[in-house]
Amino acid sequence: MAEAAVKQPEAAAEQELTDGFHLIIDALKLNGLTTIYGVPGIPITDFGRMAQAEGLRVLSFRHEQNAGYAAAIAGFLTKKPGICLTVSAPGFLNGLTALAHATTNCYPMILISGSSEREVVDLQQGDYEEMDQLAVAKTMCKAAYRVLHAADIGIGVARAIRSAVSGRPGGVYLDLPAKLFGQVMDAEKGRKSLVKVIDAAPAQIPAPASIKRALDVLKSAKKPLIILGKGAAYAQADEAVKAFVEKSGVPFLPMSMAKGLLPDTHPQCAGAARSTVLKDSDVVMLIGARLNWLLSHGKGKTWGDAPKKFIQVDIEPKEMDSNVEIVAPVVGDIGSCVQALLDGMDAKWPAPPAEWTAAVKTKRDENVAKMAPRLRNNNVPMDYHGALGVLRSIIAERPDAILVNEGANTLDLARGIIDMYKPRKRLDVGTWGIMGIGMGQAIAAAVETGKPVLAVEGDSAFGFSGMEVETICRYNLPVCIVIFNNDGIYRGTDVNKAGSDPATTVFVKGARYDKMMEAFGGVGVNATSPDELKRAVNAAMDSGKPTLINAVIDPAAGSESGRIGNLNPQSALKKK
Ligand code: ADP
Ligand code: TPW
Ligand code: MG
Repeated sequence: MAEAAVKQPEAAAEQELTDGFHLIIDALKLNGLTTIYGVPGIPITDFGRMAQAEGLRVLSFRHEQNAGYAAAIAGFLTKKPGICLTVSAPGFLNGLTALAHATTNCYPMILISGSSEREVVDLQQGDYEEMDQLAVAKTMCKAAYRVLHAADIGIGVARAIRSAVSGRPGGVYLDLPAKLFGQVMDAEKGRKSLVKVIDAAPAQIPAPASIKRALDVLKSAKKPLIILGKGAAYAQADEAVKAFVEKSGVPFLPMSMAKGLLPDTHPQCAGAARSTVLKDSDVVMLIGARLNWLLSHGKGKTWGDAPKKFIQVDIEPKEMDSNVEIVAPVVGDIGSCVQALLDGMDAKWPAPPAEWTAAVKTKRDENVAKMAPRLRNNNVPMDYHGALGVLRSIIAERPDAILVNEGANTLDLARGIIDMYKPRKRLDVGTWGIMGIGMGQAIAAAVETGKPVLAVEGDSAFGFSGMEVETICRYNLPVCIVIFNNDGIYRGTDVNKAGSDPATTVFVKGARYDKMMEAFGGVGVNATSPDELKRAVNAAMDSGKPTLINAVIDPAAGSESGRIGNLNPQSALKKK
């Protein structure tokens, strides 16, 4: 004891050192980024181990793309950049699709990739996994940075965070060459070099004149409509959005991932009268939704012949007039904008004409009534409506569960049929209609929220990320996957007219995806009727055990490309 006490001052006199590994970990922790989604390998294997040892949650996936989708949706759910960690060239490229997807969808995400030696890469001398990753990434994301010196790690991470979450959120690439990790520097200087990002996404207050203009246009409307997009869900200004919609009395239409911001069962919800409100409205206020293909670019048949005025609330000024004239642009963050709109409405804000709201309600009730018996059908083999009717009532009973959804028919029909009751509970394919987000999103949703996840997956869609069922079992996540198994893409009935190969859109008939889950210790169920499906999903949601239910769907039930078959190019020659 006495000896040790004598030696201590000597040890303290030695210079305390830190290195790249620790500085990156400390920089992330300092900024509250404590979860990493990735795949290990050179040069980041030890980094993952050390991060885990330092208390970060490091989730290892089976493929970087899925880790990337997890990081992207973590960004959407938390308003903090989701972190994806990959190895050089091939790992980086596998993660890049997710980075581009995050950017397209306005989700904050940082893809951190290890990379090879700069000197060798730049002279193209054939390093291990050689690639000029920074140059490649630049075209796919909002910002891209490389850190060469340990002393710059703090600034590099800070820039990446601020770039990802400020203004319109998006994907950021951070390139960390192998040599950086082992670079040593004085620990005190290292600590001082770290940056805690202050006010990473500053409020962007709208100009008062823009608020007045927007309210004037809205007030003048005979047939107003509010469209809520996933930007409004992202903004987490839930109370203000609800108060604004309710005070205005205007029917609202939620885009797919904005469902639940106000409940789909809300008296003003026009979800079940979508075509009517798009066609007949005269003033349309977009809140965090773009006039892209998902809204037919704001013109054409979908929008009818009546003249329309658009009001748009968005953080990105360049979004205004992207497709049609915006008569009242409101640029700012949704929380600030919606609050300013609310503040600008006088106490006696006039309700929209009763004729309009009654017409919307009639249409909605008609459509809901028409759908009801189809959702109660108990057909075997199941059709989409019978199976989705069951899932719809399960979500109604468990509104806290998160619904992940991908596929074609499986996506389009589930979106229309399953009502959502709370914000950010529906996660799906987003702006690109990308297949493969399923397992990554399910994992991140469970990890970030701790809530049970129901993933409703087309059999094709699931195949893109199916191997991650092992990841779900490994981390014992409360994820219930329901595969709508119709033997293929859109339908399982296609036949190759010219040879013995299967048709291009069909898979092995009668496949048993449930057995994949059993292989890793999860629960697998084969469900052939709505009743069986209901029992299995409820059991999974009650137990929280990783579960995969193979829901056998009539292979003839779907339609080509689900609801967007019109986008398929047609050959004039084919018809002959
Ligand atoms: P959807 O697919 O639901 O229609 P989009 O992805 O097309 O939604 O649009 C989302 C929009 O929301 C983007 O234009 C983006 O700039 C905007 N946005 C994202 N976050 C915010 C925010 N905090 N405040 C204002 N606008 C935002
Ligand atoms: C990354 C093209 C759109 S939808 C789909 C594909 C392959 C699968 C539809 O079949 P599924 O659903 O999932 O079985 P269902 O119920 O209609 O049978 N690659 C990517 N993204 C997309 N969108 C495609 C391909 C596609
Ligand atoms: Mg299918």
